[in-house]
Amino acid sequence: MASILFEIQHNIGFITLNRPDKLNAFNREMALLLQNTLDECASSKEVRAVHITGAGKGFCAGQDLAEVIDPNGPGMDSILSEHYNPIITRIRNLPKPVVAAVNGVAAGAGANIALACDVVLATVSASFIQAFSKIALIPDSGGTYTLPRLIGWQKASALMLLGDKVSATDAEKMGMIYKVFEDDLFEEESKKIAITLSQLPTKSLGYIKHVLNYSANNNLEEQLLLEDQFQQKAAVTKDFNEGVNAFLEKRKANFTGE
Ligand code: LHQ
Repeated sequence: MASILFEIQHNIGFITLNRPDKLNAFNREMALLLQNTLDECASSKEVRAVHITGAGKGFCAGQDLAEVIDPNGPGMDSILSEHYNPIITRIRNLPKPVVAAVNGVAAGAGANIALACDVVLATVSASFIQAFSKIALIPDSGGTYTLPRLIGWQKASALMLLGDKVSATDAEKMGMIYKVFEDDLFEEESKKIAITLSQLPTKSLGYIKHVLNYSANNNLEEQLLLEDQFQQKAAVTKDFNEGVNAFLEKRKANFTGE
């Protein structure tokens, strides 16, 4: 069985992390397959939003720890540069919205891959663990960049040092994730949000991502210039024309993503 499942439906690339007996922990094969699948989502005209979830009861338990000590495994010196860093870069640079549908525990790199996504949803029984310090590692997969920006320095620092488990409900309260849904509604609700995103003006969503990517480090002047530059790009899309006309004609806009 493939460690990454992928199908396109309703203009959404549905990605499922699929090693359920290991809580979808990543081995090299799965990391490389996820990279390829994200590339396919980026280049496919049909895909206008991406939805990532896990098979079985977990979302992702991070790195497969058995592979780390396997003498024939990839080796510590290549795991970040070849597996996780390219995944995070791909998610952030993908010019389409990526939804993380966190269906269960998200630990280590699994948590930080989820947090790199544009809209993070979780089922009420899910949880997030910066598990790294428990095995004498440091948070990776962008966690030291993303988490303090999401929840503030103090909470990020404490969670990373202690490795405490955060319930989905607490994660929502502290601004780590967007929304929590009851377990029985989760699949349907997370797909609904992906469908909504897939019907919005795709180019403008891509530009929003791009501009937000820079906001963490730009000063106000730089950010205002970037907004100006990308607003002009948005204003020449077909969807901008459609959005304005639909508003003036008091009808629902039919965005095509162009
Ligand atoms: C696993 C794993 C796992 C293998 C559950 N590996 N089998 C970057 C640089 C280089 C090297 C290292 O890594 C990284 C990035 C990282 O991600 S570091 C962090 C790695 N992840 C962890 O340390 C988390 C380890 N897992 C856990 O602490 C627990 O499994 C959690 C809290 C996630 C879930 O606990 P439970 O719900 O009690 O499930 P469980 O522990 O019983 O796991 C179910 C099965 O999955 C079990 O197998 P078994 O054959 O006994 O049923 C686990 O061994 C297996 N599994 N995580 N990361």
